[in-house]
Amino acid sequence: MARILITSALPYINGVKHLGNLAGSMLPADVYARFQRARGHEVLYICATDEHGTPAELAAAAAGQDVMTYCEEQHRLQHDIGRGFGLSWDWFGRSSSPQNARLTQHFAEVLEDNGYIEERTDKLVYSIDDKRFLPDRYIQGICPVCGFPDARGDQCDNCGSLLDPIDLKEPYSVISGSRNLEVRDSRNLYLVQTKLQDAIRKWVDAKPEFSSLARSIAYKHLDEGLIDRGITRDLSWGVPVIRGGQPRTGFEDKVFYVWFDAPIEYIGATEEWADATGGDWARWWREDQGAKDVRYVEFMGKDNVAFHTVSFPATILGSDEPWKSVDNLKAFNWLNWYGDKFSTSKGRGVFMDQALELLPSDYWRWYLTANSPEHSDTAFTWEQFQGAANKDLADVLGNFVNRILKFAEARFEGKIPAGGEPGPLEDKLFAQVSEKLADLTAQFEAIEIRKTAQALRALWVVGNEYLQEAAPWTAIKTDPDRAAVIVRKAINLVALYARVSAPIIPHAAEVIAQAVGEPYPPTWPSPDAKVELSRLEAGRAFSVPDVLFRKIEDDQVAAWTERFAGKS
Ligand code: B3M
Ligand code: ZN
Repeated sequence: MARILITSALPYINGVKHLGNLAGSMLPADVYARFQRARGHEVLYICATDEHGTPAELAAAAAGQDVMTYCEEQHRLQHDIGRGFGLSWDWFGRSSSPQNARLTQHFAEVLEDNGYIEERTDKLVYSIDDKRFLPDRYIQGICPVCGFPDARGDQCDNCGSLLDPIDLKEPYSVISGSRNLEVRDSRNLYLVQTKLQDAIRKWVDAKPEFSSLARSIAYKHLDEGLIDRGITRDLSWGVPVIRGGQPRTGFEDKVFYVWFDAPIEYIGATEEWADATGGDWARWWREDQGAKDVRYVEFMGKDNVAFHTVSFPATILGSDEPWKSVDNLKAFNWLNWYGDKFSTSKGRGVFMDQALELLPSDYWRWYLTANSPEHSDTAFTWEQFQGAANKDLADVLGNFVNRILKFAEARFEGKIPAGGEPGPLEDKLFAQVSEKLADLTAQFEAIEIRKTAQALRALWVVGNEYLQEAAPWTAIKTDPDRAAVIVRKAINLVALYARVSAPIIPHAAEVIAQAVGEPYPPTWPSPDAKVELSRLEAGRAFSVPDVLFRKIEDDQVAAWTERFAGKS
């Protein structure tokens, strides 16, 4: 039995996430966690809300709440919606937890002791009217390179130039629009990543399992040459800058930068889990306390890869402590909405809470797995979504389960029939199921997200083709024993489908398992279909579940297309 640690990128606290966030991190992580649990491995799936930074402060202010209350409410909301999607985190923590604060302060302390943190003075833009320093993205103005009027403090979207906010012409505060700005000195701690450049490159070199997307992004940053990164900010909401248990002189009004503390929350949330469950967090994270044999897999969007292959490793390596680091980093491209970005303000695209209002989570889980933005940016379209639901879920899986159980209930009094011996058609079925099952298992092990859905669908198709060819409804007229064999094998196939579909569509899988009296959550089947399709004994009672997947009608697609198109 292996021990597998899984984390998915921490969703920012402000606001319910859209389908793209789900598709590019939490959902594939959950599918993989469910699969590995079914395989009998010890799995710990950790996630949390990423609660610090200016967006949280501004969102709380906009909601008319203090930031603590706001984060408490948003965390609960995101937790509940995530559970509604069947996200089986072992713990969904909070980066504002005391555990994370202590760890963040510890890392900063040992990094400084090891010579990887320095105090430096920054020239930052201070907004007199907002009474705060403005992070780069909260300053806009005229691009000094191309004259674009709304260049952001860190980058001009028009010419792509990387900018320093103090170079913008006629700058203004994005928060209030005020131009009453001045440049002030600000003393900050810097993580001297340049000293760790070689160590980080060696670390990435030793990670052959990383997805090609993750490796290409990591090497791009390494080849460009790392920069030292400021890890403190002039904000009040965040991890206080404490050293040796005391506020650091000159940093009493500062906190650690959100991206310094956020990845540490993977460990922090594991401590939260341990404190809540009596678990042992160190056996997952400290190589000197049992974590050496843990296999750690991270899931995230491509925009988060740099922080996970440069800054977070810099923190871990610079600590010179035996922390577990990621073995496989699965990075995803972006899901967009008909080629456009999801947007709360423009009402464009479906967000996780809205999705659950429209349809049960399995519809979304299936579509977002089969159309995962795994190898390229991928556009959500209602037409594709309707097709995946109606064809794959309703016509292939749902129809097979319903058809055979209804027929068997009517002709064999709702019990799996005895009698008859398997023949050539069953031998063919065993061979096909064994082959498809082996492919499905391999795709899950390889974390090939799209291919897991393709392989699962192919396995569902085999059942339909078997029924079509064996035709128990014809056989029953002349050879009841023959019909009994077909029904017995087909109901065993129903049970197998429940087991292998559970990672992707757990709710439907549970309904199917209950209908045929199978345990849930399931274990993963052995590779031998002949054995697996003989497990359910003759005489076992079963029930016919309601229609598993109601089809999506054209008028629903029309209405939803209109509702979620977003303002231009
Ligand atoms: N909160 C997600 C994002 O960039 C960011 C991930 C943190 S993972 C430590 O949308
Ligand atoms: Zn420009």
